[in-house]
Amino acid sequence: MAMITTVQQHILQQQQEQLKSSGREPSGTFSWLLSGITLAAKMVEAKIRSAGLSDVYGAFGAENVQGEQQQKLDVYANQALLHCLGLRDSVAALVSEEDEEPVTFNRDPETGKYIIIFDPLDGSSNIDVNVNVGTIFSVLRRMPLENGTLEESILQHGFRQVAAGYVVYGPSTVLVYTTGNGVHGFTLDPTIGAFVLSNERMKMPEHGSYYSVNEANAQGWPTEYRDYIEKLKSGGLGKEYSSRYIGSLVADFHRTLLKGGVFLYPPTLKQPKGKLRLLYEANPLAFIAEQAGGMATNGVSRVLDIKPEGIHQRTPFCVGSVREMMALAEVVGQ
Ligand code: P6P
Repeated sequence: MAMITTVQQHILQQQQEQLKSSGREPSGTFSWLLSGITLAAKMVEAKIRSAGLSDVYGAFGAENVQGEQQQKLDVYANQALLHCLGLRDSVAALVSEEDEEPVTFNRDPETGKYIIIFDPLDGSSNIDVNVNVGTIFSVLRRMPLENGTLEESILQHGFRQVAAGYVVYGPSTVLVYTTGNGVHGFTLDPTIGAFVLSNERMKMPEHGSYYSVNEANAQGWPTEYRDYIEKLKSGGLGKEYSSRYIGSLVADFHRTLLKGGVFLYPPTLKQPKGKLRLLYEANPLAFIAEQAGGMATNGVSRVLDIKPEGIHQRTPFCVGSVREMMALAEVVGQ
């Protein structure tokens, strides 16, 4: 029987490696925390697979804090994550795209050490047309009380993340995560109900051949972005490009991680601060991109260096291979 490595085993192996020199053993808190995320992901995956067969389709009728029509699966995914993670006593707070305010647990700071920030089902409007959707998560460590309140801990810079990851629900269900020691991919094996290691130490190509942006917004971009896309189209980077835009961030990001190139959501007339969210879209994906050898900016500065001011704050988001991102820096934000 082929030996498999699950997410939990992989996390523990990584921690053992990191702790070897200190002679200490991993506490298992972190892998226990991540098992809450993988359990919720399996619950969401099962629901999505049956979405076409039950009345789960269609709007839930309610509106979420974004003023968007909530799909039933959004609600389900949010509840699944809140439930599975809320049971972990190492969680101090949960922040969700679906909830106006964080859910906090008044646990002793010694046990309630982690803050988990997530977009439970990103791209959910694509579900009704059977397009890939995803879950994105970001993990911060709570600062010691003397250094700041729990609210201040939630608004730490992205470079303070201790882990980040996403699940993309597509032809297969893939979980990708980093704890700052490389990027690793796992594929859900439905026959055993486990995410098994399928792609260790993922590296983003240094130069890709795809650009990914919603060109319908081009008239509303700052002109440098139009100049940049024209440069890619005209072979200015020494390569021919294809355009790929799925309109589901996790799917567009996953392709960029595997194939390279660049994904952009620039400022637009309608969204002058960008559309995507800093805490639970840009930060986790930026952490993963950098760990895989890529780059992520808001067009001007590194995403992970942005100081968050609010949990639903939006940002322009540009992420991809070094070659494309260096070329972007030459034209945008100068
Ligand atoms: P647009 C999906 O609604 C989402 O939040 C992301 O998943 C996706 O990248 C983006 O919006 C697509 O936005 O304006 O191009 O349709």
